[in-house]
Amino acid sequence: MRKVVSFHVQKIAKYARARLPALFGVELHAEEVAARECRAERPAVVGHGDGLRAGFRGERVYVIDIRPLVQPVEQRRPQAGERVPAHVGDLDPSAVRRGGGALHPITIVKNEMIDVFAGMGFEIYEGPEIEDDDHNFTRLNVAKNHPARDMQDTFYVAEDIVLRTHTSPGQIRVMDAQKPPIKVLVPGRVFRSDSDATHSPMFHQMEGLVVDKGITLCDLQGMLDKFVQTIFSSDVKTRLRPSYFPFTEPSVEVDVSCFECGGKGCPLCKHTGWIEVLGGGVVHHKVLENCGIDPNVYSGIAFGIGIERIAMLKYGINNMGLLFENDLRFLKQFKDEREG
Ligand code: 2U9
Repeated sequence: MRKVVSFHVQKIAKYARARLPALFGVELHAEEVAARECRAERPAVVGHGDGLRAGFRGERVYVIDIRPLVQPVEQRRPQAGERVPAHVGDLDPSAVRRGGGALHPITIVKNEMIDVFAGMGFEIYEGPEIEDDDHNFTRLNVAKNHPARDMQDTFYVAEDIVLRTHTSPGQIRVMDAQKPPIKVLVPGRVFRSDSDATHSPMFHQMEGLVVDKGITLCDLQGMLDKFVQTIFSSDVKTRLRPSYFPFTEPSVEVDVSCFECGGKGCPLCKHTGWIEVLGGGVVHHKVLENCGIDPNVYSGIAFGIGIERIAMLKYGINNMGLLFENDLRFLKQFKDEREG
């Protein structure tokens, strides 16, 4: 189990060590570089006077060591045949400037969603993408012969080993590792054998779990109201409809009032005034028991959101395939001009 923040920091530090000295003409302390990069890529860093704190705006904050800049990189041009140390880049000012990259729309939406929930105090966890049957199904109240297994067409890696069909096994691992109160958000890639205009065999989910004394469905709706109002429009509201998931009871489908027509009815909401956005419910007492949490003392709520679905609704994308083809004509539309 990794915390997302430290994951970002490690990944970025590796990249930064190789690239940034050449760009800035100075050797930076790796951790400082990580902090700077994180600041550019929301939601990771809040800065202040003498240091930078990296973290989501949640409760756990990682302090990143920031030391003075050291070691100017050699700036003269190399002579013919001279070996150039790996950390020195081409500083020729006449070099052609490459267009900057940009964040993928899934990443943009994922970061926005993390911002919303981190602001409510959620901690962020990532779990493994390859899971065992026990974490992916059994402990979530989906036994071997349970018909609900058919709801998620599964890729098997070996007997009892699967590509996770949802990020829920991550929450099981969190409940194994810590006791309530628990408030976690688990984003990540998931895999189902399914493919058409609105389904892809790999897609991204973000699931949330809150376990504490006295948690109810009202808490779920309050948080989801805030979520849809931040992501879509400040004047939308949510509606809960009864549904079925094996891991929640009661279970709900959550609709948002149509942000295109204000609820009057239009093609986007199929003239109903409502758009289905996610699912959730009260955590099934057997799931809590399966994780050693007494359901007579604690209760929980959980929700699951398909990130592609939110991105498609937010940006008016009508074919999920566009999100995976990496066609620059599509991706450039999400480029923030300030990024160069
Ligand atoms: C635990 C307990 C309960 C997660 C949940 C949903 C409902 C849901 C879908 C949204 C779009 C999947 O990507 S999607 O197709 N998910 O509707 N997810 S409740 O419930 C949990 C998770 C973990 C321990």
